[in-house]
Amino acid sequence: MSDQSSIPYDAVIVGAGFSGMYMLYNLRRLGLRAIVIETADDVGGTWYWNRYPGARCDVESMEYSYSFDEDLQQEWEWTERYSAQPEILEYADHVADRFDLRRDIRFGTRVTRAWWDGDSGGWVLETDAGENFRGHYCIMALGCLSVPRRPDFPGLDSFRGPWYHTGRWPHEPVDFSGLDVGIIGTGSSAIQSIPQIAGEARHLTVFQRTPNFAVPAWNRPLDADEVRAIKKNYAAFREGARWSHSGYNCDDAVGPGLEVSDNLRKSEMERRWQHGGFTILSTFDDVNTSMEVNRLFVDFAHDNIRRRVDDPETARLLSPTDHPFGTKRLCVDIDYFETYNRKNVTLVDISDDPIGRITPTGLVTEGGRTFDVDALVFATGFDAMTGPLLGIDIRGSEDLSLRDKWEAGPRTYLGLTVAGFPNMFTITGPQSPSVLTNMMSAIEQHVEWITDCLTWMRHHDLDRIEATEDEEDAWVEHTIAVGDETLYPLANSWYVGANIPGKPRVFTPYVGGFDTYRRICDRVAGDGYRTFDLGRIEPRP
Ligand code: FAD
Ligand code: N01
Repeated sequence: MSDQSSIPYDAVIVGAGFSGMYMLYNLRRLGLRAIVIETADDVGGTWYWNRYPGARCDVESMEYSYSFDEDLQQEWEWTERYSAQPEILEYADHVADRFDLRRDIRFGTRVTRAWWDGDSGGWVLETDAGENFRGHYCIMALGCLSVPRRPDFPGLDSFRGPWYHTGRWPHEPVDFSGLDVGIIGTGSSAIQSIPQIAGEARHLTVFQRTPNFAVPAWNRPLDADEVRAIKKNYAAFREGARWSHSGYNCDDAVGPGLEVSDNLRKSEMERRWQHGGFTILSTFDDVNTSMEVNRLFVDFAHDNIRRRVDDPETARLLSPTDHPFGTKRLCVDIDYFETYNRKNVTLVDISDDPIGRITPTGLVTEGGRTFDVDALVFATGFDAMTGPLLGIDIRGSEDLSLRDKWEAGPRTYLGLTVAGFPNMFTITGPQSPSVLTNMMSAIEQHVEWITDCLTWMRHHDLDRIEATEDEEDAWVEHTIAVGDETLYPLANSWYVGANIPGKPRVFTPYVGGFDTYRRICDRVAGDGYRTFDLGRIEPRP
């Protein structure tokens, strides 16, 4: 066991996904000594862990990539409109090599505790190996979806076959051929993996508690001409994403849904559906605020399911009725609904008869229905947004515990800082736009804001920054108020923590728009960070 506490890093970053990698790159450019601590054995974060069959991005690859380096974006070649996980991981690997990032990353190491040490004016981070890392700043780049959630069904230990969680998929190939497989969940991970597993397994049983809306991806190889056109003006294209509502380029709304003509309404919905992906969400200004307008999309999606699924009862079960369209993360599918037309796929509705326990040969519902399977897949999601931060015992000034402070829900200023936790930053933290955007845009914006802030502090001979309680209270109130203007809080989604028993129900991402949010952050910086408590750490006599 070594003690790194005598090495005073300027910053300790936790997490080596796209956030931590870019943060390290930037801090090095400032000439700061930084180290990254990462649980995984390599870079990539989400794309290191989520190796399940069918995993790919749902934001187009030309946008779901770093924009900070012109040579990188010109030279890297994406092969598909929505890249698959191996290609995205290859990209992360390339970035790490290209900028020689690995030499400052400690892999295979989990941070378990972090505390503000007032005496030395810095953070101490303790790892599962018992090492301490000391840094003047602590930058949490933990990701929003990095803590997989597996329900505590009794009996799992007795199951004789293999089981997997989509968010912790093995590195070795998993072969389902000839097996009867059961999958629990019908969120994005399941919707991507079900068609793939169905194509391989002897039989696939899908256990569905709640159906989800999915729009077609219409994935395809990227056309050389369209790539050339984007790359010719990549800077302008990226600028479009930077100042957009959701962090990616998409067509503007054509107006309020009930004020446009019937013809335009229908044709625009159809056009966007045929385009694929998230552009459907911005068809009208009020898709997410007017129940009446939203209902048009619910009906549209139900019609689509009925067209794609042969059996009317299966189509009905697959049609969401419990939440407005787009208020849970919209899934982007490839052949998902058609998969239920296969003879080797069965949909089991467990909405009124939940899974009771796992047995040696499968599972049994509370109502006594038994299902035998050879292998089980948990596509049951994550303890999102707050889970990764609360997974570490973080203590600020006066030994204030983050877990205690957030007992009733997260409290942050701008989703970047927390009052009582000086010199700590949270990349894509709770109450920032994060998961409602193209996260590459959100990550770059946060990393660049933190970099600018540290540069400014250095120029002003300051080395301590902390959110004030007043600004934090106002930001929390604002994020909740903006959320309440939308239909989002109506859904039992992971956005409100509904998927984790006992988690306080709080709509956590900032839904006011990525462009609006960027303006707010820029204004705070432009005003000399006056809304923060700034100072110098006085050495103890
Ligand atoms: P992550 O990639 O989650 O990386 C965080 C890292 O921190 C992880 O490697 C983790 O091991 C490490 N870590 C966490 N806690 C600790 C600790 N205590 N100690 C040490 N290390 C720790 N977003 C989009 O915008 N578009 C998409 O298409 C998209 N697709 C997705 C598909 C899947 C399957 C999932 C799960 C998410 C997807 N997302 C997508 C969201 C995705 O998480 C982000 O786009 C992005 O990859 C997040 O990068 P990050 O570095 O912030 O976090
Ligand atoms: O997780 P989820 P995910 N018994 O929480 C069910 C990103 N992502 O991993 O809805 C039975 O969405 C649960 O049912 P219910 C994206 O942001 C992106 O799929 O709670 N079922 C639900 O069906 C996404 O939103 C992509 O009733 C149980 C499912 O498990 C986020 O990650 C791909 C259960 C969980 O769905 C999370 O997606 C993958 C229980 N006890 C992920 N507990 C792209 O496409 C849970 N469920 C880019």
